[in-house]
Amino acid sequence: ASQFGMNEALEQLGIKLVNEGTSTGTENFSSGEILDSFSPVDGKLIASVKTSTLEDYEKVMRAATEAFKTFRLIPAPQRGEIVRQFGEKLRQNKEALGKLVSYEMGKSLQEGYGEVQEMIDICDFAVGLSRQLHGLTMHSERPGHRMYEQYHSLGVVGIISAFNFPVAVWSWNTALAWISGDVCVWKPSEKTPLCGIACQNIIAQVIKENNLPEGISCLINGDYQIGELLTKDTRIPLISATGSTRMGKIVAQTVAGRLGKSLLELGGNNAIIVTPDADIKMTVIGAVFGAVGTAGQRCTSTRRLIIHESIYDKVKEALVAAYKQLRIGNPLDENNHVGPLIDTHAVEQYAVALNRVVAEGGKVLVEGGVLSGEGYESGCYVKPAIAEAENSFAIVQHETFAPVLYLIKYSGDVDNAIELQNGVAQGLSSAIMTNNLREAERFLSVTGSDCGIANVNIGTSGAEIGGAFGGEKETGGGRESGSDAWKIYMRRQTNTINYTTNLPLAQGIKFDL
Ligand code: UN1
Repeated sequence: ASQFGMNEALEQLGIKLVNEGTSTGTENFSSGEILDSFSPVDGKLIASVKTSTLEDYEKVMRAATEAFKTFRLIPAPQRGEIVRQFGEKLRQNKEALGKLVSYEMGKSLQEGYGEVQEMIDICDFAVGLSRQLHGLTMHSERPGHRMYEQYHSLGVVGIISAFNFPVAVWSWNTALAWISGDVCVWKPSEKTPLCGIACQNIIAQVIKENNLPEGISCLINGDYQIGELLTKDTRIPLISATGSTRMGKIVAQTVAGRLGKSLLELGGNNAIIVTPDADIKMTVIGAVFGAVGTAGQRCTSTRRLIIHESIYDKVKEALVAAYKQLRIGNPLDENNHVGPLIDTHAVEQYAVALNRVVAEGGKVLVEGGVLSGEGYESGCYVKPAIAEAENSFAIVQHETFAPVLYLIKYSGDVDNAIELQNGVAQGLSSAIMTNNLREAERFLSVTGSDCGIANVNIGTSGAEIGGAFGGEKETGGGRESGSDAWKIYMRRQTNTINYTTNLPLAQGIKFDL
């Protein structure tokens, strides 16, 4: 990694050999066990992080709840100015942070930069939004009364994020939470703790330079047990959690048990429908990037291609030819398309999926396999695979976080394809490739895709930050990032003001004393 300037990047980001994993902003400490971060790129130890103990956590929560009391008093546009400065710092650190994301998580350098770009974009979005936290005004049914609604800061927001977008998902939450006047406590994935340290070091500069209260951006590190402290904590009105459906169900039940709010971004099982009117060239680009980009480890990765029988062979051949061009290797080397999976456990899951699809009657079209030898020492590099399958196979119904693409044939009308597309438990992203207006509109209609994201003539992954991001069914129902996703970070209040000398009751009720 040193030939890619990784040492300089780590130094710029303030990553030490051993890092304090707990932070209240500029104050860093930690007394828990050591968590080592190994790179899936070369299997080497990058650096270590001291995890948070219960006492560390309590210190964080004290700082956060104290900070909220004053942070909420800063006018929203001034909080926007803080986020603007954070965006500036991200621009200055884009290269270094992008490299760290690529090295610690394993995604291609281009995608690492792309992830930091998403952070910059959400900051810009949030700055503008900081002057637009609008409520509505309504007409009261009573004379001399005014009615309106306003949005107030909510409190401490707990953020639990996953390894696959180790920095962007945090920023989608924090940027909106901060302009809303909330303070954040972040638990990054234990697979990418250094990305968390790096982000915290960047925001710490802004906190220091602006003399902001300690506690508006807090960091904790550890396994699911430290996450559980967040989900159970009645001082935290909102938990935003990204990860598996299994994790989400536990988080949802725990948070609902104390009637807290949760924003869940869970698994996807995303499909592209390819109709007889599809542009095959565009289909191949969208499908290949969707399936092998981030080594198939995006929630929005393309898992299934639902192809009309009349063009099935043509699409299949084009895909197989495209897969032959893929270069697998060190993601820091910009010549490679596909980097490693996050760890050897993910490699096992990948192998299980390929065995299962065959056991269930599927046929492998592009052979998978784990790569070994020079450059593949970490044991995390796998070959992107394609298998022909049925939508009903248990393995096809399951989200495997790896580059395995299932081809499914449909016949007849586009409705048959939509039924297959919707015929899974998850509901995150979906796409249709067609130049037929009727097909496209039916796919987007109420009887069309049941997902939170539905695209025409682009793939399933790579959503822009300006839209609300999230999905239905087992994906958890949460929406973050653009549009009006900010509303979950605030509490809504309806206000009715009487400026007369009478007190008429609503609904015309008479109550004369
Ligand atoms: C995720 O995989 O958790 O739409 C987020 C995309 C990215 C975000 C993915 N903008 O693929």
